[in-house]
Amino acid sequence: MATQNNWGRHTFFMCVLFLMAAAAIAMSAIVLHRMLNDDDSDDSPTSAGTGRPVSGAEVGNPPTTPTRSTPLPDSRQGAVVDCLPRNLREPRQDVTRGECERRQCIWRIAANSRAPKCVFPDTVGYKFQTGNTNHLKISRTGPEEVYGMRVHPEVDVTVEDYGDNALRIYFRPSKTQPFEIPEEALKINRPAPATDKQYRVEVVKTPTFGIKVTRNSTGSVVFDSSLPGLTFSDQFLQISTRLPTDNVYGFGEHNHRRYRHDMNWKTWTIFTRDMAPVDEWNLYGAHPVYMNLEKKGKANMVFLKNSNAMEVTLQPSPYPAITYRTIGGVLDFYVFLGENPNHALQQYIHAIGHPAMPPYWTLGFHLLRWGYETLDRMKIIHERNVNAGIPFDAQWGDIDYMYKKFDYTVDKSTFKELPEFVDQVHKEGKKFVVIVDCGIGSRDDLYSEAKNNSAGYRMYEDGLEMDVFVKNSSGQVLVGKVWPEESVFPDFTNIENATKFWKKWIQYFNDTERVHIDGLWIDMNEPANFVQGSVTGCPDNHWNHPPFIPQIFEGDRDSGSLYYKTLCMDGVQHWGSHYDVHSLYGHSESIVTYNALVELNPNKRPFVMTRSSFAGTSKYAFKWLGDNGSQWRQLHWSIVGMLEFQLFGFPLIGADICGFWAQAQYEMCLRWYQLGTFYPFARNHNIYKNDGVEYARDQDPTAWNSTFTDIVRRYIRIRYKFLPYMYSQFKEAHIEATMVLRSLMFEFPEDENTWSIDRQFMFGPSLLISPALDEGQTEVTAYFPKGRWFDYYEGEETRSSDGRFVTIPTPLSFLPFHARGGSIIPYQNVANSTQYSRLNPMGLWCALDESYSASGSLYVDDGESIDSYTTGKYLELKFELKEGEHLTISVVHQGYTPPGNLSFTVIEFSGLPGVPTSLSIDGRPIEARHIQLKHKIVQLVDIKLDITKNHTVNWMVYK
Ligand code: MIG
Repeated sequence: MATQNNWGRHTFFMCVLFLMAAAAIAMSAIVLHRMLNDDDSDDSPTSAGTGRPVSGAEVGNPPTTPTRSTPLPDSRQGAVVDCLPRNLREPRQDVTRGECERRQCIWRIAANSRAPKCVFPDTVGYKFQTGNTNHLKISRTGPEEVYGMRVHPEVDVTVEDYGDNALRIYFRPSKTQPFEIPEEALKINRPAPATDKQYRVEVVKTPTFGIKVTRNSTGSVVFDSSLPGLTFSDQFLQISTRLPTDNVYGFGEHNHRRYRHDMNWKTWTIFTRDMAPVDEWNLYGAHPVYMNLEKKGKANMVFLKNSNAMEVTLQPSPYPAITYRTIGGVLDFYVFLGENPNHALQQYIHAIGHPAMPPYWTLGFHLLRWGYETLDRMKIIHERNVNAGIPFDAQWGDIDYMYKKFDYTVDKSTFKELPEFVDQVHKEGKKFVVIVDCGIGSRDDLYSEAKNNSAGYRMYEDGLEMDVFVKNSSGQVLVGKVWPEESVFPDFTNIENATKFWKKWIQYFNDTERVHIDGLWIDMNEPANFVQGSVTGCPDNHWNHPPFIPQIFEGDRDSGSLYYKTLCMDGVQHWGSHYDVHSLYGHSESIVTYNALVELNPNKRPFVMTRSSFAGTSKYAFKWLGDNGSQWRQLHWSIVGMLEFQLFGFPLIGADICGFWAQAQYEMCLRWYQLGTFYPFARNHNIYKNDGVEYARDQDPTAWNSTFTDIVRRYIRIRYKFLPYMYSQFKEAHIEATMVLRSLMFEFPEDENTWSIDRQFMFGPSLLISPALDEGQTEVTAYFPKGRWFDYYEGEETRSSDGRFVTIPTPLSFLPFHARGGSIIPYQNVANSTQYSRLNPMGLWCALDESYSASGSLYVDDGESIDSYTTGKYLELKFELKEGEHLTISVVHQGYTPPGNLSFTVIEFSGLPGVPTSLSIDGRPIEARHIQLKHKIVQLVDIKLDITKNHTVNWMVYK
């Protein structure tokens, strides 16, 4: 048994050793440093703060060339853990040797200026006490106190198999009851018990305790927590883990400037916050999960199920590692070992819950801006887009439709005829979505006005009667300030109660305000507050001013506050104190909004779009990337953000096209519409005013001249054309937990060139998009992984025998994209909304691979029922092309007959070995006039193949 004395003696001895080691390390570091004459500054390709990525062109490389960080001289003998991390609670202090040694840590001189100078000695943490690999007890070997709090002397560790490829590693102090995320918020689904486990677990005992997980097939150590500094106290928990490689993706929500992380001692904070994605701070959602790409294309994902404010610090090669510091809860890790990135993702998504299937219309284009101000203005913009022949599926209304921003009211002076307009929108075959905020207006005078404006409106009293609002720690309803001035906040974690309340007012909006909406957009649910904590501030206690504050945005304001621009941390909610459940606010609102909509329309797929999210929110709601800026660099960042949200399980994601803040410019906006062609969620939206002075210009498709409109229309039409393919990808994401938007790394994990590519992406497995993202860009240098690629416009082939960069001209009206050889992509003729386009003739684009084969699928359902797939009410087709001469179309599931007698009227081929002759369809020869050549694309035209039937198409080619 360890005793304090024992530890003390140890420490003395270890300290001597460490000082000697440190001196040696320092010496060699200095020598190395001089030799290489290197500079210690940030070697990341993006600079913090301003963050404009240094484009490849500037450093003489093609823009898509992977950014390999220059290794800095590294004095580490292994991964290290910072003993003096920045604590926002304390005034910024210099990290000094004295302070370091006072904490019994090791002072070292690191060649890399971003590396910590004061690190934990190897043995500080916990040591193994009793038990086996599944259940064990560990006991403290470090100081008794951290930041003035007691460090728990004993911790229980449980390691559980989650099937063959996953496990849970769970740490919980033995004698306390820390907060845990309730199952109602997030229930982790367990796979079938292991029968052929792909990994082994070891308990590391020296020099400090850790759990080590090794992948059997490759020997890669995918998780290893045997690093010093393991700490459990009530409000400070720290753990570090070694990584098998430095290919790390994910953690959110942030505005990462690159998809593959900069590992050079970057710290990212996770705590939901109303914050525009322009800097590197914590944003709207909380997603403590990453993907790590190992060798041989294998990948793992690690999820830390913890909702408290936390930060993660990444540590570079040659000893890549992660340090987590969270200020509450337990350490509950789920490790998923994948044979490839997709396999790892599937397990994570299965654990947290599969994403909801979006209604078909949500894949159309969406029109919105904040600041229409009046219904007349909304109508003008709406109609000019209708008249310009812009396909779009939904008109949205921002907070200006509300009476003084009171939820579920319509301003009877400025938006009086909104109900009639919404009905008209429906007649056009389009939908209408409105915003609701979580702050419910409670200021007497304004509330009375709202009641005058809207007969029968009594949301605030109703909420009081139902006891639905978040309370402060003295038991009164917590009052903050948001759009309707003084406001109160429903406690959505009280799911049942809040659902009743929410449902009642959605119903009121429908029945009494007579607005027949198709979806709800829930905003400000981090939750955002315009005052600090509450109108009366927050009491000074350990929730509002915890001893350690991670590097959250403005966490150092007001002498250390987490409640800056949100609720007091000691606020009382059903799932726990706001301190623990803050980052679950948007998640709980999503659950409640989803439930309320299902109760009101039991058979309809709810459409909920949320700004704040947590792991698992995508079962209930979709997501957009928030208040981006109308700046060129945001085009690139939006790709990074969308790719990350695929990892978090949110396939339906997009950024505001042309940017939210500030003034959009012509060229940028055009490029953005092109990029938006392949956003999973494509909405044009922008801010009310620019800096409160100048009115931000419109940026809808008709906002500039007719050339602009023509180009935008062309790309929105391309989007509409491919919607059957896109929708099929969403079904795959919903059922198989794949990604809709894919990084090249995800599709080609064994090709090292793809690992850091984030200026190109794939939509599903078959379309490669290589957009122009910079001002004045006249060409794109695109990477083509091994295979055959066919340009959309002319069918021009790019053959890549081993991956290559190709320069493509990008005139302003041009978005390069290619089909991957081996794909069969279904499409449909365009109409001005999906209600009509879905009735149109369809086509297939077959892009052949090296062996002249291709395959694909099509999923069709009614686009709106809640459980089309599980109830079997869908039609599914598989397409198979073989040997360059035979195409079969097979109905693999026939549970739905789409309206419109749909048929394939065109089949296109790219990459046939020669010109086809002797064509026959379903055994009947067809005349040569049906064969056409459009550029390099062979087309079968004027045919009619009922999509609900099997078909065979055969031909011969002279090779
Ligand atoms: O404080 O409703 O992200 O899309 O237009 C800003 C007004 C509140 C933030 C959302 C944005 C929306 C805006 N909202």
